[in-house]
Amino acid sequence: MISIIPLLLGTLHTTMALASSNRPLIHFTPQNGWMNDPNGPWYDAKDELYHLYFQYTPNDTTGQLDIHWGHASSTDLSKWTDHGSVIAPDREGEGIFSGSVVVDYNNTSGFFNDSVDPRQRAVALYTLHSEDAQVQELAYSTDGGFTFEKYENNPVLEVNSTQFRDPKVFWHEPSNHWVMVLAKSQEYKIQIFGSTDLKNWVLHLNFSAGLYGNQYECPGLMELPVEGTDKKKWVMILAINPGMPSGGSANQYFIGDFDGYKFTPDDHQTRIHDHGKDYYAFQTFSDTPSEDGVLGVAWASNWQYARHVPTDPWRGSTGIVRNHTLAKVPGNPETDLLTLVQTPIFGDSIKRQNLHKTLNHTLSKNESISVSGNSTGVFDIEVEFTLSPKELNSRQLQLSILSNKVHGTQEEIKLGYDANVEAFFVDRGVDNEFNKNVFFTDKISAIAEPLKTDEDGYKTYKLRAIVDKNLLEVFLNDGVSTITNTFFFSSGHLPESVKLGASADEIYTVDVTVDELSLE
Ligand code: KTE
Repeated sequence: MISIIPLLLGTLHTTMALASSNRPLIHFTPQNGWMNDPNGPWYDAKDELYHLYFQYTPNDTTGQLDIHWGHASSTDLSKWTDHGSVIAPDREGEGIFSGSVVVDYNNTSGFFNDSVDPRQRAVALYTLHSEDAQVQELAYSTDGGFTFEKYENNPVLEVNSTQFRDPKVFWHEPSNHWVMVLAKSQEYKIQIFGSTDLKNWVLHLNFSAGLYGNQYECPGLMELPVEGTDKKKWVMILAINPGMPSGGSANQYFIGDFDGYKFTPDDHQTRIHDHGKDYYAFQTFSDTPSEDGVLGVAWASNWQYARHVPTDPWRGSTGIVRNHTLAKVPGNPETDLLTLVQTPIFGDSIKRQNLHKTLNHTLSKNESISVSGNSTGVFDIEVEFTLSPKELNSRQLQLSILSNKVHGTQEEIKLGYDANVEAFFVDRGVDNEFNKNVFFTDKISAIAEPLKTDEDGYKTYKLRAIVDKNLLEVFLNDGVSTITNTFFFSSGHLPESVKLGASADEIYTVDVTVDELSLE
């Protein structure tokens, strides 16, 4: 008789061990507790350290208790050290809500003396939330962002409102002053203020546009280069939650000009920042080296179900840090549109092992390109495919991300392109308890025109999928469109292999690269 106890314990042990290993590896997650919005990402040029703060409740995984600013640091934006809470509420019922950090090189705030290197003069601006009001406060650091002192004369900005939050502040050189954009959330206004000392603020503009949803949140303004030109344009990012047509929380953006006081959009077009369900409360990094480009990071979740996702002892992660530019790309064969282009950043601590490379291979219906990993559960998959103009009733290219087998069961998520629908798709549906959540919509699509079309009508596209345990980030045509989603296999199941196949003969010719990623 086989003793079942060790077997059960063995199974239990294996399952428990694997369960904690569905924690993303190359994205930040708090060791314990809950996170939502990224706050105040900035670069310390003296110690060459990136800092990320975030909405954080250390003692619960649902974000219901009084919220702090958590803190993490990294030398390369991929491997993070969790430093725990860095700004905490002083009183019960208060929350240190979202905000930003600036480097006050010239000590305009008067907080610093010469003992603090100008590159480390970090000033945090955040919303102090209570049930009576949301007001804007300052805190400053004299140790390079590891501890903060709250300004003794807080708040610095209040307008007798309970819905006034999320200050994103930056220095605007041409007008030689600080700019703050923040949300008058339930009046659907992004307000732009100006200041010379981070303490006294003057209102310059109310901006309202795009999809309203239930409320505005987490605005941002960033100046981006236009690829192929020496021009730059300003981009207003705006989050709404709930009420995005895709369900729950998501970001939109507008392109225009900014003179330090007024943002003027070029057109009436509302542009969707990411077409997935899990990319919210985006913020750019302050004071990064110009050669880094314009870096930004978002929270990879959605308020519709963030508090219920099956991870433990943490909930919440960031999306991959991305660089941002603008480019004119076809909206359709007749009209090009200026569009945000997003490029994933992989730090030096990421070890990349090439598992497979296929070049110029024409797929037939019954074959598939299958690649097994070593179960780190982290892949970077690139498929460049050329679609023949053959008209058939089924012309689908499908990439499957398959889990290891646990007790004979294997789970998978799928993504790909359907030439008859002319759209990319992601299907993150898995048959388990959490996936029954009605808001965890599992089928998502996005469009992108071909990267190129030849004289015979052969069309070429690119699809990149970054898989990190329970995160799938898709970049179409080198990032002109992105689809970011969490996914949740059953406990013990981790992404382990990749399979690429076509639904008909000789429709797709592919170049395929599959790398497995790990951290040094
Ligand atoms: C969810 O959307 C609701 O209950 C909150 O208003 C969330 O708001 C607080 O999170 C945001 C920011 O506006 C707040 O500063 C922060 C956006 O944690 O996620």
